[in-house]
Amino acid sequence: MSAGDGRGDSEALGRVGEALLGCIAHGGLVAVCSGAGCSAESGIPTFRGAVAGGEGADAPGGDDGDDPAIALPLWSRNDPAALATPEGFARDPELVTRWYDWRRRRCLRASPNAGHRALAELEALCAGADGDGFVLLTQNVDGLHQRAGSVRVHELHGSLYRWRDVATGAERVFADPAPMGVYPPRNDATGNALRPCVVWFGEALPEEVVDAGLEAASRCEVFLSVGTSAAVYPAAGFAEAAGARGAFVAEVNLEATGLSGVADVSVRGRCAELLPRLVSMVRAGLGER
Ligand code: BJW
Repeated sequence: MSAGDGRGDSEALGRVGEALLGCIAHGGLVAVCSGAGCSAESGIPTFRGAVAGGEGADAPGGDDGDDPAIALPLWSRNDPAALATPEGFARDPELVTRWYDWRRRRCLRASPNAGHRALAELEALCAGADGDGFVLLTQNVDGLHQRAGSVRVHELHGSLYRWRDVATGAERVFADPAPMGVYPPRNDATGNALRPCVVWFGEALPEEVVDAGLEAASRCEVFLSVGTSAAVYPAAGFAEAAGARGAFVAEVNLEATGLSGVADVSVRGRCAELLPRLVSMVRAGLGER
């Protein structure tokens, strides 16, 4: 089932809300996988797919050379092979680290939106006394879920704020909104280059996050895929695996994705509008029980 014609999506959202309420009643696990669309309304560009600006969007011409093209997905105006692969970094570490520092500072300036806050509230409603009823797998590297109050978060593709020594692996956190200034930045102790702790194409995801994704896929009763094109693996495979074993799978997205054919319900629209509505339904439903 797919819906997206304004309030016509209420029925689809209602089905997702009922599935969540049933899961909470059984003490089952709710798994959420979020993607760049969830942060789009905080003014952070997505990689691909449809675009919807939002409450935190920067004005064009900001302090670090933002321009009107900023609203376009990143991979429509940048080459992923040059910027998000180990080979691209080896070829031009200055270009790659300058670009990641620009994104790091942009994300530091952004604020969580109503969609992030709704997922944090959903966690509080689902988690149960042992916190075992909810897990959030995020492909985002911006830290906005945690800033909105989400606790059980697994960062599948790493973080823009942690950087590591290319030789020793020693990590350093960059939380300063000022530009790093030196590209690539260096480890003061070794003089080696630092790279962001993000997962580039062709690199393995950290073992613990893959384990968290596999466990969520094998145990959840409800799997929500929100603001992701579901185009990148292994992340996209978690929802597919959950659906294959009979979990209820729903997606919230502006447009159809690779998951739409598999999902029990596809709700078309903006995360910052639909997720708060969904969580209000769950809150109201719990109040009635
Ligand atoms: C809204 C909205 C609003 C907008 N509201 N919605 C199986 C099949 C085919 C290929 C592979 C496969 N398995 C592995 C691969 C290869 C590859 C891959 O998946 N390629 C595909 C592109 C085909 N995967 C990998 O290479 C992975 N590694 C791996 O598999 O390693 C194997 C290995 C094992 C052992 C040793 C060595 C290797 C790694 C993938 C890493 C992905 N990295 C990136 C960059 C991270 C750093 C950075 O941020 O720069 O991660 S790429 C980019 O895509 C980023 C994202 O996390 C990821 C997913 O994107 P996401 O979040 O879905 O965003 P978008 O932009 O795609 O979609 C946004 C959506 O939101 C759209 O649908 C909009 O409509 C919607 N939207 N506004 C609601 N307001």
